[in-house]
Amino acid sequence: MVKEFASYLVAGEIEKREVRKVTAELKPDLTVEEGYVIQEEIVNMKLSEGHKIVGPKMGLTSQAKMQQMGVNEPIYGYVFDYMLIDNGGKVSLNDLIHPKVEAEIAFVIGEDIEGPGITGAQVLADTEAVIPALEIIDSRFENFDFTLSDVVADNASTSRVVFGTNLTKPELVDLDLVGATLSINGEIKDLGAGAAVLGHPANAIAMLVNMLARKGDKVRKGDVILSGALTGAVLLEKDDVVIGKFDGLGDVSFRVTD
Ligand code: OOG
Ligand code: MG
Repeated sequence: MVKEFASYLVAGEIEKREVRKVTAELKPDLTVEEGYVIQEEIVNMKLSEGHKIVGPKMGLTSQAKMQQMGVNEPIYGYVFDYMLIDNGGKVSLNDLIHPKVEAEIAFVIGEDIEGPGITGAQVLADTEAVIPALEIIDSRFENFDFTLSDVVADNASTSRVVFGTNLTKPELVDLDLVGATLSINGEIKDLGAGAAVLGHPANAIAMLVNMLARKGDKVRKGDVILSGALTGAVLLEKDDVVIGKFDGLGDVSFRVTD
């Protein structure tokens, strides 16, 4: 069952087509725990194909996102190396289903961090640098319509990530006070501050560490981890030039092609 559900979702990604949500098509009573089992199967499929994990990521960590998606709990997923786009690079619509972009603060982890009981302060002490990021999410589900269990199974809609090239020591900024704008073709589409993410983005990484501890896993030195969108997600269109500007952290951008 787990393998069948994982293949169903990966087929949507590879064939670049929407699928009906798992809870509509395959298993109406799918639980969040079962969603994570399916996600783990997808991660193992990608690892066995030779893809490498860049880091786990957090999602649905801000009110903006939880309200937009109609869910009420943060989740995690995994970013792989094939999902990385260079800063200033191109995202091709042909490679994706119905991509949206959101602005995030990413953490470059300097030491292994293992929960439970980890706090944001401990995360900051073990963080080497923070960087501005744009995540391109691409839920495999029709109309981005899903339950919490569905989106967990679908690896938290993870699809592409652009990291900025500017690294900042975490002690040099108040990450909760970092303001960010998300602009497309010169127009601000959304904006937010670090505090939108669970009061402080480091709290999202702490929550991730504590969630991973439930399955005996941890965050590793060298992981680069998205802390979750501090803006809502905006649908991408051909020829869009997307820029995220983060006060004190720098800019990150990409262009959309067909
Ligand atoms: C789920 C992914 C959420 C974030 O940063 O909140 C996420 C979705 O909204 O499709 O990556
Ligand atoms: Mg995200």
